[in-house]
Amino acid sequence: AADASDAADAADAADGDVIKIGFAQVGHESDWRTASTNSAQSIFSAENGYDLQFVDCDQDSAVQLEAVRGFIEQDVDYIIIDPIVSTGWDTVLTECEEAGIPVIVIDRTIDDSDKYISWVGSNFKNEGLAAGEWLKAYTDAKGISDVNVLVIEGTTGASAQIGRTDGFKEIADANGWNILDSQTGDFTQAGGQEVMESYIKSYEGQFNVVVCQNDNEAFGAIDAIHAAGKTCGPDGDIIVVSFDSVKAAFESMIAGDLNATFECNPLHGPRVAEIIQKLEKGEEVEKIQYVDEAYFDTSMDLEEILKTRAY
Ligand code: GYE
Repeated sequence: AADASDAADAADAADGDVIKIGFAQVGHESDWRTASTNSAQSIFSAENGYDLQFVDCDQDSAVQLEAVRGFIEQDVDYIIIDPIVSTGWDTVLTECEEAGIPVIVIDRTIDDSDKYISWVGSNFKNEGLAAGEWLKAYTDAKGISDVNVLVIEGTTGASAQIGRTDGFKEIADANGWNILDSQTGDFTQAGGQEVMESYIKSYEGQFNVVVCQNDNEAFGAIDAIHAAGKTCGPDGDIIVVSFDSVKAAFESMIAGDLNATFECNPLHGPRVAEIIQKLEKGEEVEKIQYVDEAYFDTSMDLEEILKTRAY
């Protein structure tokens, strides 16, 4: 006998306009990620004519490959991937291609395959360069010539980790700064706190800058700095910078804890919807699309800027 799900299938089939999408999301590790998920879920709604299959891969690459294969089995119309790591993709992307399902990559890049139709995201190396250039200007202005840095990296092998590391290192090397250590905090607040606690034990009195590869790691690092009785921010002893520019980072700068945050825009939902709508009409899409970004520091009117922030 026909049941409700048969009826729903029949309704979908009758409505040939419903676009079925599978989205293999990285996880839920940060405020940035939450904003990214909300952006996709709000645009790819049933009201807008989409059927979204969303998988939170919990920062596990094996789960992410499995999710993509699941979407192939379900014969979705499009697959969106935010790749946890940048390599290991060619086989599964070949499977997508053979199944005739276009893949759109967002945010982090895939570096060992070009079997996707479009990528939209940030230039992570530029973000790292911008953080380095900011630190150069800031330390020059304060007359700090001895720059000793601890880096808390993002997830190892993520293009965001690779680009931010490379960009910052380029400026550090050009200025003769000392990078004492660089370890992963996996883009989480707990990870940032744990790495900072161990740094404080190992490098007590030897560092004056902490670079965290996302805001949430910085929140954890700042907690560890305070717990150890040390000070940070524009009036403290340790300079802390991070990436993303989520709302909580503005609050941290306003509180005087964080010095600066380098923007990374997570609102890719509407950008991907535009790509899909073009593809539906048989139009060409650009293969690579970068998003413009800024930075924010405590010299700015952060209360006012915060009111304008969407994530
Ligand atoms: O910086 C971090 C998130 O891939 C750019 O992933 C993204 C990064 C972002 O967990 O907060």
